[in-house]
Amino acid sequence: MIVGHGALISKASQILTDFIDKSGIPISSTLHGLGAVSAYHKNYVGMVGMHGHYSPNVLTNQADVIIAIGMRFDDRVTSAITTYAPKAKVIHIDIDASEINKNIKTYTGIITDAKIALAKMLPFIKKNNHQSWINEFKKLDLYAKKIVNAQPKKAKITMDQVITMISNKTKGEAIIVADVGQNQMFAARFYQYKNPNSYITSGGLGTMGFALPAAMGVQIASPNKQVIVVIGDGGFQMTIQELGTIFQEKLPIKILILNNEFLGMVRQWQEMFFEKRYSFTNLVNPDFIAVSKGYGIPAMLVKEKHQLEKAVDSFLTTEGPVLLEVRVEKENNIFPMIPTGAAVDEIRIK
Ligand SMILES: Cc1ncc(C[n+]2csc(CCOP(=O)(O)OP(=O)(O)O)c2C)c(N)n1
Ligand SMILES: [Mg+2]
Repeated sequence: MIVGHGALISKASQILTDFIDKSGIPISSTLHGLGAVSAYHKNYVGMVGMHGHYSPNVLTNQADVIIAIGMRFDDRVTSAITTYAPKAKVIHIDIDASEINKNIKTYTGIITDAKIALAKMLPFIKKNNHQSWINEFKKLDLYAKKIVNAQPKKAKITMDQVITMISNKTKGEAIIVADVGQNQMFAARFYQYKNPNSYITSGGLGTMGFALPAAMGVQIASPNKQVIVVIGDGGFQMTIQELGTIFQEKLPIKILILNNEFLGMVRQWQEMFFEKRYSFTNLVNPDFIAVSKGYGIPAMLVKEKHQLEKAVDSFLTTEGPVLLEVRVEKENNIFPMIPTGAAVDEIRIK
């Protein structure tokens, strides 16, 4: 199964969980579907797409049936459409009739609200267990992990380390509002989302500068939740003035800047596909700490690994708004990655 944002909009998380509990089917998520099923659920196999997990991408092309719920087979999910899921009969549940057969040929289109569709189908599902399928995913992910771990270790802090630490310390319960770029993909991949609507981001024409103002709306809508902005040094400067509103409204937003002194996502493409010709991607940044303090928001700077944990602890426990800037490895890439035009099972681990 692949779940997208539609399942969150229709508030289908509970019935979806009942459905996978009963059927035993492995489930993956799109970027915007994160949190529809808890990342801690035993059937959850991770995110599909360009920077998704290794196993659900590879095994998409082995599947004989795909049940797609509230997702639209966006090009970031399918990559090369001609090679996508060649063996699969696609059962596509979507409230928008125009999505059915739009990108992917469907075997059956079910045009209705995700929650209604799942509730109607559930009684017809036989109780089953597909542990052997889930083990296939695990096996592939172990293989990918081995390759990643064999890479030389970076001396500086890497973005996955920061996000993993925050995920563990908040037990997957915070709401992450991610911006656009590498920071967004690291936040998607390394935070273990436990609850619906806990990963908010601008995706599918993602707009840098989204996270800071969006977090204000999220915090006002969820006053008792811990709201954490994950943003790059580039995106932060697009709506930096919103620090003023955050301060004025006393919104207790936690702002994490992952500072790689680059428009990192574009730099990664220049490195991988344009022979490392770094054109207009390096950034000479202002003093973010001084800017934050200028707006009355306390701020901390971390440069070395050994400083990270203490700073994250104080970041997460500070009352009111706070900013943490982490200087990360400048040329840290986000992998896996499916290069444009490749098949989903040609996903690269390094
Ligand atoms: C408003 C806007 N301009 C340009 C882009 C294209 N773009 C996507 S990611 C990116 C780099 C983002 O850099 P940064 O905010 O530092 O995040 P990083 O990738 O380094 O984590 C750019 C320029 C965009 N998505 N939105
Ligand atoms: Mg950056």
